[in-house]
Amino acid sequence: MGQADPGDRQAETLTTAALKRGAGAPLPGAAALLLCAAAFAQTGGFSPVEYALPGDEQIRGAALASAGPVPRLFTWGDRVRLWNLPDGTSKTLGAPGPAYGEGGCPMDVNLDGAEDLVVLQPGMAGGSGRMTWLEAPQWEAHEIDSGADFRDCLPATLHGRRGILVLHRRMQARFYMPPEEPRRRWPYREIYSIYTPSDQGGLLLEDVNGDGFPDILCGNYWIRSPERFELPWRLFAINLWFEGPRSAMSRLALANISGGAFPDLVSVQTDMEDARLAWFAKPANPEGLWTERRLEGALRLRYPRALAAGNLDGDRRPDIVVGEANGAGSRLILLRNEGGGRFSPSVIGTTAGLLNAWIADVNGDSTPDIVGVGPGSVSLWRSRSLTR
Ligand SMILES: [Ca+2]
Ligand SMILES: [Ca+2]
Ligand SMILES: [Ca+2]
Repeated sequence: MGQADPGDRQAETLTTAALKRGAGAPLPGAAALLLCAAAFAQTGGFSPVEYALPGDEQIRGAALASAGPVPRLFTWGDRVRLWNLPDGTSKTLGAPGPAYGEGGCPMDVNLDGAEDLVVLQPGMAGGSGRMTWLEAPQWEAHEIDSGADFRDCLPATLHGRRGILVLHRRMQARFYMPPEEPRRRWPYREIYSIYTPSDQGGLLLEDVNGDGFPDILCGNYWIRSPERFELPWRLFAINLWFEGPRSAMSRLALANISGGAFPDLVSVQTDMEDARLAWFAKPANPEGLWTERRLEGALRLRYPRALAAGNLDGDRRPDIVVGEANGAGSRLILLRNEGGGRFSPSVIGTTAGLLNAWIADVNGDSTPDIVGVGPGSVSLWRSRSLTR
């Protein structure tokens, strides 16, 4: 193909960033935290290490930020933490305060060069919650909106406007834009409301139709950007996984599997006891359904909340990693890309459940590793000799 392999995009960005970083010193105040860096049994080319949280502190959301020179892992829940990988130390950010839910993402809101963090304090009984941004370096909370409710959250620039894209109530693509004075409430634009039998989950930006305007991929759909901000967006189905109320809750990843110019879409159902996993090739006319290639086979994936795609073994073919969130015995599964759209699955570890996973080089040796975040720990699987 005539351009850099988009399937390697995430891994390469993070690899470059980690190389610039060098060996990280432990963060101040971290020595008293953490812990039990327990190595579990080594499996299939990976050295697993788990860093447990102190006490009964819970993580509910996480983001691995690739912007800037250093890939940084934020986790939030009972406390907000910034992690230093690969040594597994972390420091809490800001004062102990409200518990945050799963939704959140980093963004340099005030353009001072330091990444801030957007998080959500969920409402009572499923009601709307308080969306805030925590301002680095003191991490003071500033309210964005008191009527927010989302799991998926993404910094985005749409038609030159910076902001945060969320899937409000798992059905509405909504775009919040920081005002001139970002400590004031943020206005938002409703981009599209999706009415199907299922909640929608998973959120990505990519220019699907190649017109230069980034489009939105979420749940079963992609939403086509207009040519100007004021004009309406249009919805097109990628697949029809919306039979039940949670069928379309998913994680999405882009990877060039078919070898075409456009990255293919990888999707996994996060909220199903026996979940589908597939990659979808974009048809010549992306307004029709995309070509589905199922990957779960006989795996019986149980609530696979973690999904990442990227080349783990140096052969330029993007591999896929899926992690279950099903309590003790949850599997981390590598689907190694054998070429021609074929994947071979293997279980490379078990965890107490993962909420998120990424493929990134965390120790600067140019070999991508796997980072996983669960409710009570952060895990690394450092690749050793997978290159072929
Ligand atoms: Ca900032
Ligand atoms: Ca577009
Ligand atoms: Ca590969």
